[in-house]
Amino acid sequence: LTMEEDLRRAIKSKSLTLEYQPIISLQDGSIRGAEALARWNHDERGMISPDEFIGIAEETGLIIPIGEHFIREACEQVKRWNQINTRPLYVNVNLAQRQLIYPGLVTVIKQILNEVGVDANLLRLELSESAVMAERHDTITVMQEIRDAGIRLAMDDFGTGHSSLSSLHRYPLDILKVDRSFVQNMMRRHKFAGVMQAIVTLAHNLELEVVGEGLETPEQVAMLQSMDCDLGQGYIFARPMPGDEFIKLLSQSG
Ligand code: G
Ligand code: G
Ligand code: MN
Ligand code: NA
Repeated sequence: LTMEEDLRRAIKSKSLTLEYQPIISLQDGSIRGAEALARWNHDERGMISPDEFIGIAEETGLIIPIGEHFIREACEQVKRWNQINTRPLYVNVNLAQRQLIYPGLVTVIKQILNEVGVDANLLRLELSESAVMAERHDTITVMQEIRDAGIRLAMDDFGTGHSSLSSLHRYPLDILKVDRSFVQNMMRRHKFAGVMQAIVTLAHNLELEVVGEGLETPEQVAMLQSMDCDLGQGYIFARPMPGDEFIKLLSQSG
């Protein structure tokens, strides 16, 4: 079986699913939402990482139905979370570049929000820095359309690609997710801490919310708090988990 045929079967057999990793306020430690992360539970190969199959899904075009399936699943989850939580919680969904340049994207997302009955402001879409930078076709127009629909946009993996701080203002964005390599480096070298602080300050000047990714130690959390970074995500708070576990976590944390 080729990977493509395998993926086609996976869609039908419901072995493609999402896990959720909490996104935490660095001001008060509360859960503000979660990032949905793709998982493929393969019959023979076990868990396959999205790094291994998203690329093939993009090449074959299967990312379009798979992506829709993920957006719908994430919306159904966020609806449940908001039925039990007093403070509104959002869900972040990763979009592949191929999805961004698919003409029906915004219409389909609006339709899913409508059908599931979820407010657009509870959905946030993550675009990797490289997907934004590729600027294929009308990338910026599509990003604008997404925001016009009331959906917030995050730039993911910031710092790993080729964008510079000076080009950030060109993109219609609400959130900047700083790649975990920055979070790791800032503890190792003083000058990298300066870079991280500069990123947070610039992002705030551009009215972007900043998320530090890959937080693993209390020292990293403390340093980001001292830099006034808004949100954090990482193993120190929680690993990605199935939706039911996330709901348990919410009911425990009140
Ligand atoms: O969860 P994990 O660390 O294995 O994720 C690896 C990479 O796969 C991350 O860069 C993440 O952004 C990406 N990824 C996870 N889920 C999705 C998804 O649903 N769609 C896309 N396009 N990328 C995803
Ligand atoms: O590219 P993106 O930021 O979407 O990737 C998220 C990936 O990072 C997920 O695969 C998730 O499993 C992983 N991740 C989340 N928290 C941590 C962490 O604290 N440390 C490390 N090493 N990886 C993490
Ligand atoms: Mn992401
Ligand atoms: Na990232």
